[in-house]
Amino acid sequence: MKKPKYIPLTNYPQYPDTEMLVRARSVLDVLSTRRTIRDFSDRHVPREIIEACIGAAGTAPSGANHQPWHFVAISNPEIKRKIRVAAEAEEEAFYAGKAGTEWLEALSPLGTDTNKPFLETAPWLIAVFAQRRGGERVGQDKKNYYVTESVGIATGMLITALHSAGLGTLTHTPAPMNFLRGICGRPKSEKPFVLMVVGYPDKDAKVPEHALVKKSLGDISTFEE
Ligand code: IYR
Repeated sequence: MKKPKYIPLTNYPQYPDTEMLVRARSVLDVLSTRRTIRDFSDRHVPREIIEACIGAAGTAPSGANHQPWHFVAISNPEIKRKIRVAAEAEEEAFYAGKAGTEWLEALSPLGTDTNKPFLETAPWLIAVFAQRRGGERVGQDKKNYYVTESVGIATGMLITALHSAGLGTLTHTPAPMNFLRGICGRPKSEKPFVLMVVGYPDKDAKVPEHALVKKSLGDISTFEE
């Protein structure tokens, strides 16, 4: 067993209550403008912006601080093409019936179908992988804990960073996504978690009205004071 070593917590940002409220509401305002985008422009996005957003995701809390994630950022057109071909093949089966009628009914207001041109149009795809084994340092082979929770939190932070930077995102989950492991050259011990599509919305981008229906604060929370 290792004995924990502690260091003082310094420089932790603190603000007066009034400023905290302004800051919290400004985050709410920023996040309220996030939309899932399916019509992407092919406009170039500099790699440094993607790097900073992945860096932000990597600050997420994780089980035993093992950081059980790996992000593969793809702008290479041939790799994007391979991903599109493989994803559309999965979607064919999904929409042809594998999904079942209840699922297809739930998706109908979104207008999604088997055609995924954005997988080639968008300048960046970020494949997020979850690591069943690892450790706090690369190359270790310890058991990881709360992997889904940890990678889910990191992905949320990635979306927040990309949106805050001014980029549009689509959380894409062709099921099953195992083809991503081969195309991205990742080991068997990693499970594809989600494929983020990243870029600027097309100038004529449309979003389904259905996506604007948001539950109120009263619907999503309960306060016991
Ligand atoms: N992966 C499919 C289906 C799909 C599933 C859910 I749940 C969505 O919220 C949206 C789509 C597709 O991308 O079309």
